Amino acid sequence: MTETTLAIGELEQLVEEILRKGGLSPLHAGAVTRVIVAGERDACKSHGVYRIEGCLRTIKAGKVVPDAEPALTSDGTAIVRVDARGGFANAAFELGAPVLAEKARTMGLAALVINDCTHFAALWPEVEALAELGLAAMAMCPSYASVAPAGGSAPLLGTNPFAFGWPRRDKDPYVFDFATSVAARGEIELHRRAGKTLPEGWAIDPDGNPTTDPEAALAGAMLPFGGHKGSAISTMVELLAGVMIGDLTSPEALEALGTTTLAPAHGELILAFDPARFAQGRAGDPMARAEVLFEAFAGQGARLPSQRRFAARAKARAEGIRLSADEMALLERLREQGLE
Ligand code: NDP
Ligand code: PYC
Repeated sequence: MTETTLAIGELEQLVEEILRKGGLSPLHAGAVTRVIVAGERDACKSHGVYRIEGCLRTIKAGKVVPDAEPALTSDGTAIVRVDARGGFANAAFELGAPVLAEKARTMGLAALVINDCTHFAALWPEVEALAELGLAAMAMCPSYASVAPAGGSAPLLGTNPFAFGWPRRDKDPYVFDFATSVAARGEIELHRRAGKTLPEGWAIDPDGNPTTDPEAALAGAMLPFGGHKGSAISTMVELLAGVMIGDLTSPEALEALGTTTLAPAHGELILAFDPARFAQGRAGDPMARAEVLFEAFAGQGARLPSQRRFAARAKARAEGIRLSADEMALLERLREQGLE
């Protein structure tokens, strides 16, 4: 099928137009466009243009406040808070990130708590933005119950993403970002749409039996990565980025939303660290020492996480973003008619 190639700016214009038409205020349309197009640009299809319909459905269902004005509060402590007031998380992060970075530089470490946000996005844009400011960072959030705990047989945990970034001089930062389920739920949906079966070990059906059928997986439960280890990390995310920040856990988010077909509302926690202030000159420059570690990866022929993504980004910058005929038809339909 014929592909279309759009410059990054052209895709941004198109996505923003669709989101504005769908009812998002300029603040949110801009912030949501940036993460969706970044996903497509970096070949992260599970959080690229396919997410637009979900955003529009969530707006139409009245489950996100499309013109919410996020509100920031900051006191003398290391915690900065942004109340997203029911809007998408992305604008709340953009508001809070500069204050978080400033606090981390002043105090050595700081936390950004985002409450009452609707969340559908990848987290790497956030830790990457902080790493570009010279900070190490972690970001995490619950989702809605869709993953069985290790040894269990029904949805309880969310796909609970966890991302980490480490700054590098004159190089792309070290960044990883993954669902704590074997794969993101978006991957299951993309397999369903493509008529493909799932790899074994991703999911169980509603009776608790292993399945490779995406429909049965969506109706049943996904599995945590790494068995009991992923299950525990996912539980940590529920505790730190749900219970501790006074926001919803994944089972509570599912109960509040009543469906897994819309974007869930809950909170998010982002931590930022200034490596130089931790090391205080002990054992040499932490940036240089990290490079020794990274070089040893290459020495074994291993790659760093996000290396594939940065290569895709460089290609998209040089050649544009390639969209399939189906993706382009969807974007044109949404631009002309909105969500049907
Ligand atoms: P992937 O399994 O695709 O990738 C996870 C990470 O591992 C990436 O940083 C990736 O880098 C890296 N990686 C993959 N293969 C290798 C390798 N061979 N060697 C070294 N590193 C490697 O991610 P998921 O499917 O688990 O998650 C996708 C996205 O979904 C994430 O961005 C996450 O934030 C998002 N998500 C969001 C949720 C939400 O509620 N908002 C819920 C769940 C997920 P690279 O990209 O370069 O391959
Ligand atoms: O892909 O698992 C996922 C997901 C859930 C919410 C947003 N993304």
